[in-house]
Amino acid sequence: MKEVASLVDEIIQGKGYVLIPEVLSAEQAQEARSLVLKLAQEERQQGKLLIDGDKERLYGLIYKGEIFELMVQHPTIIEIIETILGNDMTLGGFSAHILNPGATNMGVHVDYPYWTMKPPFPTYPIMEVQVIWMVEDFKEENGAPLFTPGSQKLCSPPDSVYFSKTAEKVTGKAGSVVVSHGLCWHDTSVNATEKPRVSILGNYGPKFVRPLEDPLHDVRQEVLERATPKLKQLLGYEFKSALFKDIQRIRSQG
Ligand SMILES: O=C(O)CCC(=O)C(=O)O
Repeated sequence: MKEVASLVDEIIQGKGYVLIPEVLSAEQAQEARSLVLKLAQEERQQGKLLIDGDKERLYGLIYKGEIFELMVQHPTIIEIIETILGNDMTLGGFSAHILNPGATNMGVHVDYPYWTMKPPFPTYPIMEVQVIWMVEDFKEENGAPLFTPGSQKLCSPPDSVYFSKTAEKVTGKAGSVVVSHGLCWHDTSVNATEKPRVSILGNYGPKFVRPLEDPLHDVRQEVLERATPKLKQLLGYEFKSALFKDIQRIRSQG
């Protein structure tokens, strides 16, 4: 892996994203993918899965498998993110994204919270870093993400015509990770294969940004009890009131 400083420079001043290979082993990536698909099947039957046509989202991952606890606080990724956002940054979301066979692109966008803000977006402080875990090989034909290099420097909402002329597809082997600036214009591409394509998405931001997802969605007490200091930081333990109320509620329910 390149030096952290040069990766961070590429994210802020360069293309706006980097691809880091072999963060997970092929076996770990396979474990994460299989678990996502198994959980998605269960939650689909329970009517809990967020379904948007051929695309699906699975939330509360941190509480649904130790492999996800490992991924969300992976030291290689955390070091890059904390160099950008500071070492009190927090988690805005950690969910799985399934592109089922035939899924079309989701639409070019900047990430939360930028899409809630009025342009021109501020250069500093940086409000989000996105992490895309490739838990299988991301190829030309199965929905690999597209990015317009350097677009994070425009501090503007995406222009779809310019994006269609400039976007580059980011492919990689299972276990690789894309770390990107939240302002870098991106999209998914079409999944033209017969297999679902699974990504796991981390959204990290400064602690003053309201998280995109509920950090207690499907919370499990044992995961909170064994949480490392880093996971507690990511879950916003500092703001104890909400978490502790929820833990007390779960305890009182036996
Ligand atoms: O699943 C992917 O490849 C990327 C999805 C994405 O960019 C998003 O949900 O913001």
